[in-house]
Formats: sequence, structure tokens, C-alpha cells
Amino acid sequence: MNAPTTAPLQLHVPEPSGRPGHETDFSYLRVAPAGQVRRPPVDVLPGKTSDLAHTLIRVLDPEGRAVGAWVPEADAALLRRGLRAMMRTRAFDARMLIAQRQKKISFYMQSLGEEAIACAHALAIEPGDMCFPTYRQQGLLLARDDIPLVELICQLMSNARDPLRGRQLPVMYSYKRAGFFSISGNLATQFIQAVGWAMASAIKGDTRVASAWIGDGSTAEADFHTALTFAHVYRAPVILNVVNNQWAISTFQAIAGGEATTFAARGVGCGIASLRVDGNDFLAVLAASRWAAERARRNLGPTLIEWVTYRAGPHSTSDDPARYRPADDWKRFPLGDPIERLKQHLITIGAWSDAEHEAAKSALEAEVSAALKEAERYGGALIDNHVPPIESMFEDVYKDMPAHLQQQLAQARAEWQRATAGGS
Ligand SMILES: Cc1ncc(C[n+]2csc(CCOP(=O)(O)OP(=O)(O)O)c2C)c(N)n1
Ligand SMILES: [Mg+2]
Repeated sequence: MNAPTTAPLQLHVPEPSGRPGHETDFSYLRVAPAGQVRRPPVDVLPGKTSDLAHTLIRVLDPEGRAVGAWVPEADAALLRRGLRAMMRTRAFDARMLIAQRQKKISFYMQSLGEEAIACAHALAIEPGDMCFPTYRQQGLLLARDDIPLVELICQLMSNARDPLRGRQLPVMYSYKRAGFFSISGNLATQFIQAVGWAMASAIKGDTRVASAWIGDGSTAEADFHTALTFAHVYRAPVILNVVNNQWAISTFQAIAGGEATTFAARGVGCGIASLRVDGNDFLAVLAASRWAAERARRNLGPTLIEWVTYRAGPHSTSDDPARYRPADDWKRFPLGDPIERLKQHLITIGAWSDAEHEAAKSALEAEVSAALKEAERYGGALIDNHVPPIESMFEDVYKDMPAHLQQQLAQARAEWQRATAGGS
């Protein structure tokens, strides 16, 4: 007897629900109304957070009111500070994008549309905690008053005042004093580094916690899964942030596994308490970040948070999103614009006005322009062909330069002199 016929096997290849010229259907997002999701105590067992990993924690309702169990304690002064941090980040990004187009800097990456995540998180962690950011968390630095804008721009220009002395790509900052670990371009390395740092903090009996950052696309890297295993097994004091901005350059988040389940659900599967949060809701980000930081600091273990947001700009200055998604996607994104939403909330509670908003916007734009002007005075790789001294290739690796590097430095100096003298 013949076996019953079956259809040929085929693979499922996820596709975005929108493409250029055809609107995105955002119903795939699994959005919950504001105020609907429960807030468990911070010592909840990880396995009991499964529902929180499949829904969406939101605080701000469509009218700008803060509702539900996740409303954080935050006075108007703190919220105005948060709004200013987001506006400053956006003003900085916008001006640096223009500077790249003007060929003052070679490369830039914006965080347009995602500002609430880093800016609110910065207000939820403590001095001494260490973030392991990707290139899209500049808000962690711009939310602070102790990192001069001029210095950031000098890094972008690789000029004489670049604190990293031209050794890092533009935007790959490093600020130990601000708890901002050197950015690595190798995606997902942040996760294993952060978990290792958090484990070391616990081994030393310290009180500082780590915060790891990764994008939706990068969760497909093995490092992500290795980090979850170590964080779970040793209950490392770490916050595991997954920024799901829907895109990894031109690849839709479903290709990294966001279609049949959520990124937050990865955490629960690994025995890690997990939340899925509206990343464009400043109050929700503040509340969830505090919840996770408290768990880490009280030695209750790691928390994974999926921040749902939208990468409103191109991936970088080298990308053209009009080729792979509808141009008006961000305007139609159901979670809106984080700045507009917090502004509306502050106006609703009588702590802000349109006039104050416009004045703050102009002042921040002026601050960024003045900083750019000053940074330009120190030259730059594209402005005056600034080349760092050859010694800088050999310095800062060892405390005392070993003999073999001293020899190589002498040789490099001699060859550099010959090459530059030989041109005439
Ligand atoms: C290990 C590794 N693979 C590939 C790249 C190239 N790359 C740089 S950014 C990027 C997309 C990352 O997307 P996602 O993780 O979603 O972060 P997003 O840019 O959206 O913030 C890729 C593939 C890289 N830098 N490192
Ligand atoms: Mg992404």
C-alpha cells in the first residue's frame, strides 16, 4: 500500500508586514492598554513572570495620564529632567547627522525615537553601576551634566581633544567615570561582559550592579544565550536590556525570532524574571528599570527587559531605510513619540507648557551648536587631516611599555620619518 501523500516540506521565512509603498500592519506588536498589567513584588519567582513577558507594561494612557500599578514615584522636577535629557539627545543627534552630511565627521548613529529608554534608565541606576551599552544608548551620557558635549564631539571628530585618541570609531564612546563601558562594535559582546562584571561585583562583595544592552537583531548571536545561562545560574546582579526597535539594519525583528514569541520570553525560558515594556513610555521605562535595579541590588538575581520601540531614523549615516520600509512608518507606530508623550503628560499635570517646551528646545539646540563650534577649533580627521601621533598606537596597552613594543615604536618612528621626508 502506498504511503499517504504529504505536501513537500518548506521553511517559514518571516516577512515584515509593510514594505515601501505598502503600509505596515502593526497588529503584530501585542500592545496592551496602559495601566492593565500587574506589578509583582521584586522578589517574585522568575517562573511567575511569564505573563509579564508576553504583554506590554505601559503607564501613560492616550490622554497623557499616568495609570496603573507601575506608576513610578517621580516628582515633576525629575520628569522635567527626563524630558530635557530626551530633547538634548534628539538635538545632539540631529546636529551630528548634519555634521556628517557636511563632512565634518565620517559617521554617525542616531537614537531617534528610542530616547526614553536610555534617558529614563540613566535616572534609575546609581553612581558606580556599570552600563555595557551599544552604539544607540548615547542617552545614558546625554542625560548627565558631567560629560561635556564638546568632548563627545571631539570623539566623533577623532581630533586632538578626542579622549580616546582616535582609537575608536565615531560614537563608540567610553566613560568609566559615568559607568559607561567602552562600546564594542562586535554585537552582543556587551551581554557576556556585563554578566561577567556583575559576577565579579558579587564575588568581591560589592554593591554595584551591571546593566547590559543589546538590540533585537543581536539576540540571534550565541553570546546572548551564553550570557543568559551565566546570569541565571549564578543569579548575577545584572539588568539585561533588549531594545526591540523592530529593525536590525534592513532585517525585520521577526528574523531574529520575534514573530511567534517575544524577546522577553527568552528570559523566562532561562529562569530569569522578565518584563516586556513600552519603551516609548518614559514613566514605564523608569518604573521597570527601578524594579530590575532593585532586584539586582537586593541580590534577587537578573531581570531581562524587552523594550518595545521603533528605530525612527536610518540604522546609521550609511543606511537608506526608504529601500526596505514605508517612509511614514514611525508616524504610524502605535507607541508614538516618547518626547511628545512625556510632554503631554507634564502639560496634563500642569508642570509644563508649549512655550516652555519651545524655549527648552531652542536652548538645547544652541548648546549643541556652540559645542560643535568649539570642537571644530580642535580640528579633526576630516577637518584638518588630523592624524594621531604614531606613539599612540603603542601607548596605554601596558602600564610600562615592554621592550619589544619599545623596539617596534622606534622602528615605526624611523619609517614614518623616512616616509614623510621622502615625499619631497
Ligand atoms: C558580531 C557582529 N555581526 C554583525 C555586525 C554588523 N552589524 C552592525 S549593527 C547590525 C544590526 C544590529 O541590529 P540590532 O541588534 O537590532 O540593533 P540596532 O542597530 O537596531 O540598535 C549589524 C548586523 C556586527 N557589528 N557585529
Ligand atoms: Mg534593532
